[in-house]
Amino acid sequence: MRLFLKPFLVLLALTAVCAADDDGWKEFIGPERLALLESADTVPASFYVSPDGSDAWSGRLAAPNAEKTDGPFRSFEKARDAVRAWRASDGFDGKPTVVEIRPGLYEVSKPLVLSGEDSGTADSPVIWRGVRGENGGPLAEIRGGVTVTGGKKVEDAAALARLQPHVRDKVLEFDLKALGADDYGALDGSDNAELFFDKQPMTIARYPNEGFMKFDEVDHEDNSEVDIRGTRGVRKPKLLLPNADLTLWAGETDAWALGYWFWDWANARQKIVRVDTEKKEIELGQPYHSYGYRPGQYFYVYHALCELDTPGEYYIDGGTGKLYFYPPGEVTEDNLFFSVAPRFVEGRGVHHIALSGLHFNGCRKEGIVLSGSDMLVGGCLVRNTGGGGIAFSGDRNLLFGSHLYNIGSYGVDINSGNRRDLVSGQTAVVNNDIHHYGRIQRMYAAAVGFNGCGVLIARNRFSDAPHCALLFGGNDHRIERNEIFRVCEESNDAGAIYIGRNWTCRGNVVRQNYLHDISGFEGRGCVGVYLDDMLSTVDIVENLFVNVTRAVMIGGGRDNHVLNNLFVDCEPNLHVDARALGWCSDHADGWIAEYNEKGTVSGIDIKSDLWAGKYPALAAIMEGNPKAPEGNVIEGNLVISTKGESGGPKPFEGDAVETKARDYITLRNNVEGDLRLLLDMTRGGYDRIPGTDVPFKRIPVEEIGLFEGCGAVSR
Ligand SMILES: [Ca+2]
Repeated sequence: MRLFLKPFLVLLALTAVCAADDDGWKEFIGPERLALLESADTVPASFYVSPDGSDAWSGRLAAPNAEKTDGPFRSFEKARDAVRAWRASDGFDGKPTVVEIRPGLYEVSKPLVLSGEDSGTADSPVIWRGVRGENGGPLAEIRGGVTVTGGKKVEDAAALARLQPHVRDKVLEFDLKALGADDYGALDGSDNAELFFDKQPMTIARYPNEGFMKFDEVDHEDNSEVDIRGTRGVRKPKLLLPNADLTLWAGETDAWALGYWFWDWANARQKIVRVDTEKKEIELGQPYHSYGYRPGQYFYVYHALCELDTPGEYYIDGGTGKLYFYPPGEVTEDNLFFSVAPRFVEGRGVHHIALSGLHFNGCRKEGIVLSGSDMLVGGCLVRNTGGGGIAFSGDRNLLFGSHLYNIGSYGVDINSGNRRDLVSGQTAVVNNDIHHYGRIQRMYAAAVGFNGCGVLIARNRFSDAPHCALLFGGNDHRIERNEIFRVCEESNDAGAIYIGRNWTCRGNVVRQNYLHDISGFEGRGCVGVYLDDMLSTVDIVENLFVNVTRAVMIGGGRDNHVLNNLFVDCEPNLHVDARALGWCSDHADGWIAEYNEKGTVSGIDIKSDLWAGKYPALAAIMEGNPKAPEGNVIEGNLVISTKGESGGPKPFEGDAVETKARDYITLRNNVEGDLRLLLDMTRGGYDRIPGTDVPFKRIPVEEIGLFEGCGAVSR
């Protein structure tokens, strides 16, 4: 773990006095799933798969026999079919069925497809278990690509002419077609075939090599204006770059640009269809970005051979299948590969299976897609996907003790439970390390995105991403004891924990999380917990925020409770507004009109016994002024500045609370101080807000984030 000095000092002060508290996740997942977690590594194997196996053998031996007449299987498909046959046979023992994946490298070009026939039962799950090599060697690696070998100096005159002179003898050329790879994906981000060197993703040749360039002017000729509440741009992407030398780009036929064309939170990839070296203008192809193009925004150009000028960059000529690569180190027989498989595992309508202790490396879309119930992914390593990491739909699924990184899009995507009937799906994400996600789809790709009812996100660590950590909708979710840092790095007006625009998404709890070092793109500010556009009834309690700008934001919603949080050097700490009484009234008007016409809000019968019983404030919303931010309580929070006694953050003063909102919210017993106050409180028992009778609940910092033990954790 990287050390952050100031957060570390605060943690040290707290740890000294905090009593241990019970973890809620074990109770949530229940004894059956806990037993599966604990037994997934120890139940005896039924079948074996090995790189030196054969599908002609029985699969009942862990290694080939001396005569090479029997041994493990070679393919996962053969093992899947053998499990089906075994479980349907008269001799089936009714015990858990374990397929043990022996150590080694498995290159695959297509996913293992599972269906209902491959399900287990509660008493007899089907467990796909990887095992490490001897003496704790690496996990069995399932690699969704082909090893790339046979590099040589570039000889083709046309390619050499496009390469800049100083790299012509450094770039290697490979023949992907000759290696069996003849599909190179799509450059719009939908099918991300990629090159990996030493297990890290390489970069499609781009300019600039890091970060972005800005366009300060647009061509207004034959172009229409866009005006979004006073923010102006143009409809057509004709971008003037008066200070750029475009002569290199003019020689490219398939160059693309990725830009944040209008807003800092919405990007798009588009092909460059025209380069005008005299006008110093580039034009992008259709489809145009839906918001338009605004001068001052930023972008980079990619898939241009002329910009292959630094180690780690590559370019694939889709016509010839030639790969051009500037290697950052020596290319060996097995350290360079190209992703081919769309996914590793696809399971639909599957129940009671587990994937345990496997290393999935390099695919073009989502790594693992599972629909069904009672599934476990535990102790797995998933990395270098072109799309998301793991998608779960269904109930009682569990992701535990796994490590996901270098993920193209979201880390985990969950649909679970029934929001309309308020039935909890009981899906849980516990003790996972998810970082460097959103590599390719950079916005709205969260570490965990979830919808439905009753999901638990607990004891995880989420970090290093361009946008959100948690992005969710629905009801009765619990977000507890996670550590979240260095997210929203490439966006502003975004939230580390984000939910928005719905009066009926209620009953959510954000409790005892530790958020730190979140300040947005170029340090221009972001949000810790962001309740956007009238989102209501979230309990934000006992969280620790350190160096988070605008740690909590209530965007015009109702009945939210911000209690007993500790804000350290967060400027500002809080924002509350009454936007539904002003610029954002149209959404509320729509909901009110729906209620008047149909008696529902967002399709929900808010006065039904079920909903009114659970959310009485929602049932009564139309009786008062539904647009007013009523029912928000901000109480018993401690605001600490380590930057001296004066000039530090004030607790919820200034423009933190919009004047129009002040009459509707309860704001009391929040106290400001410096680091000495924090230390005084810790020495004094740390159970009251100073000068008040308001209790301050201890934040169990030593039980936030990852932990060891209980199942395989692959770190
Ligand atoms: Ca470059």
